[in-house]
Amino acid sequence: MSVSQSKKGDFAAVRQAIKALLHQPEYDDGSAGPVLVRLAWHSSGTYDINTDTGGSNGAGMRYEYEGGDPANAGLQHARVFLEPVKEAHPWITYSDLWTLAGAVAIEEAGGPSISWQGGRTDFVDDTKILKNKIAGRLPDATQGAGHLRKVFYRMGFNDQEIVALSGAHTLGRCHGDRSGFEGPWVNNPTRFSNQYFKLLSTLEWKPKTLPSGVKQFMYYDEDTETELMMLPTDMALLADPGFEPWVRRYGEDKDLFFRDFAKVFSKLMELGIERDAEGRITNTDNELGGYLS
Ligand code: CCH
Repeated sequence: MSVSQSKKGDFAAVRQAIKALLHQPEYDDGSAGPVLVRLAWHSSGTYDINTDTGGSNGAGMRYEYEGGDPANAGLQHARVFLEPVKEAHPWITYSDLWTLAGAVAIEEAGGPSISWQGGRTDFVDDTKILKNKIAGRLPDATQGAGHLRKVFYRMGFNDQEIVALSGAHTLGRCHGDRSGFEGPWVNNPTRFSNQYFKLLSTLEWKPKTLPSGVKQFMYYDEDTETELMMLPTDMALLADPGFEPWVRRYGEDKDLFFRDFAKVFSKLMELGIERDAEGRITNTDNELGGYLS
């Protein structure tokens, strides 16, 4: 074992390694953080409470069926960023690494601290992904409030939690070659804040059709000479009477947003995972087992 390698279960060492790779001057807005948060969310957001399938356990995106879901376009960048961490700490599973990276990225961007527990296992083949059809489960940004409820209620979230989770769009940007949408939601997309809610609820957003025919919403910020964007699903939060009060509250109260976001992001990472009193995951059939025993 080389000196740079850590002991099995030394998550603090992995956290340090993730922190060290976040600064990426040549990539997007200079940080790998946003795409890592999206990786953590897409690995967890496949959960279906009715069939108890999907979720972050398994790291199914390594296999073509789930990885090739059009909703996951671009997430290979996140996985490539993390590969050296996996090489230096080979005991960690991909499913733990991806979720931990999302939590660390949020914290390092100035967000709340996220309670995270390890012990996930990785699928050794794609049997479960194919059998349970783990694709097409993530939200479609061209849709409205009804679609958001259908998808997030399936994961087990309520209206307030849907809005809180959406606040992650304060990080990062849309890429034409990944989703078809273009641009950042806020002016400082590497800093975690409640700016997304502030801008969504206070600016005048205008519909815009991109040359590709994709429809989004735009606001031109003259101070920074930056064009900001909102997805149709972001605008749906403002138009819906169940979602809108939460958009306004989170825009006015950063502490409330940080508290609620920390809770709901943790819940997202744990979807489909059952633990015993010691925190050991009990519902894995993977013979590799967790690290906590
Ligand atoms: Fe999201 N998101 N997201 N999103 N998302 C996109 C980018 C990010 C939807 C659609 C898109 C959440 C919820 C939703 C992030 C975190 C979260 C993009 C652009 C689309 C489209 C992808 C591209 O082109 O690169 C829709 C629809 C929903 C419905 O609610 C939730 C929940 C989270 C996390 C908690 C982050 C971060 C990004 C930026 C990624 C980057 O590469 O910069």
